[in-house]
Amino acid sequence: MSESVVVLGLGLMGRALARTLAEAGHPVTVWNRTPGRAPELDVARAETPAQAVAAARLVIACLLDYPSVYETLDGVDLEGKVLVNLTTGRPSEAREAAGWAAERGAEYLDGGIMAVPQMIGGPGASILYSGSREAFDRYRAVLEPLAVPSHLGEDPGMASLQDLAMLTGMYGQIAGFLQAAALVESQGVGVVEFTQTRLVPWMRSMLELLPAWARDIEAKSYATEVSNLEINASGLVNLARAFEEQGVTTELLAPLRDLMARRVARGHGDQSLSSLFEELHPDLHH
Ligand code: FVH
Repeated sequence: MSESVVVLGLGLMGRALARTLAEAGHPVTVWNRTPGRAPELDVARAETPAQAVAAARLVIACLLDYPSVYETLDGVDLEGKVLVNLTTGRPSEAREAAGWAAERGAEYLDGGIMAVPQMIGGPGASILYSGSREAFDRYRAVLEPLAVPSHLGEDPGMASLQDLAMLTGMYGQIAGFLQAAALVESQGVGVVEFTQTRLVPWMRSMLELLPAWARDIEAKSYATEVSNLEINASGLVNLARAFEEQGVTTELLAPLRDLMARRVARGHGDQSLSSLFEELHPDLHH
């Protein structure tokens, strides 16, 4: 069944969404602040956000940030609409936007896109949604061609929370990769060769440990028979010194070294590395 859809924002992501929806057979109406963007798209173009929103019940916003969503929809009649906001933001912003939409008579779904624009409509892309379950169920089939959809709960902030958590994991990996690359490159080792033959297999095997660490965290049980925090803390001191000797900055590594030192100083050196989690919550500190 085809469903009319509005897409607000024709940035890199907005145009990937609009294209995919149009290719899936849905009549798409788009609006972009700067006119003339993405001329190749076979879609209807509205001159104002109000004109666009009037074209369909389902309104997808994919703009720079939440203030730009409010700016765009300021004064637009949203009564009876379903606003799907795929703009990246914080959980608090998503909850506020849900309240804002409700005041205007609209249902609200917040979304976190776990893909780059090139992945939209292809395998491997997923979008996390939270907010109105009813709206999600009603429009699931329309949203499905964009990326695998998952609904994470009625709390509108949940998609953003888990989106940001996944990005946090990604940035941690990137930080580790960059530091490792800088270290080997400082001695003339080829970064490509090192990455392909050593780092990636090693990081993959390290990722296998995460579910067990997650269980430690949920159980608040940090006993370990492998290298404990004290050993790792001294390892990080050694690593940071090696960086300095090689003329590589320790900026990315130093916070982790310092966190470990703090945990050991609090008397938890015999625990697993996963117990560092406790230092990240100001309320905990066991
Ligand atoms: N691109 C990506 O890989 C990531 C993947 C994960 C999700 N993000 C989020 O998606 C939002 C849009 O990202 P984008 O890649 O489309 O971003 P741009 O290409 O920079 O386009 C930005 C659009 O926002 C419009 N815009 C900016 N400010 C305003 C405003 N004050 N009022 C109305 N529209 C505004 C901009 O319009 P224009 O500059 O063409 O006039 C673009 O349409 C974003 O939240 C990512 O974090 C993408």
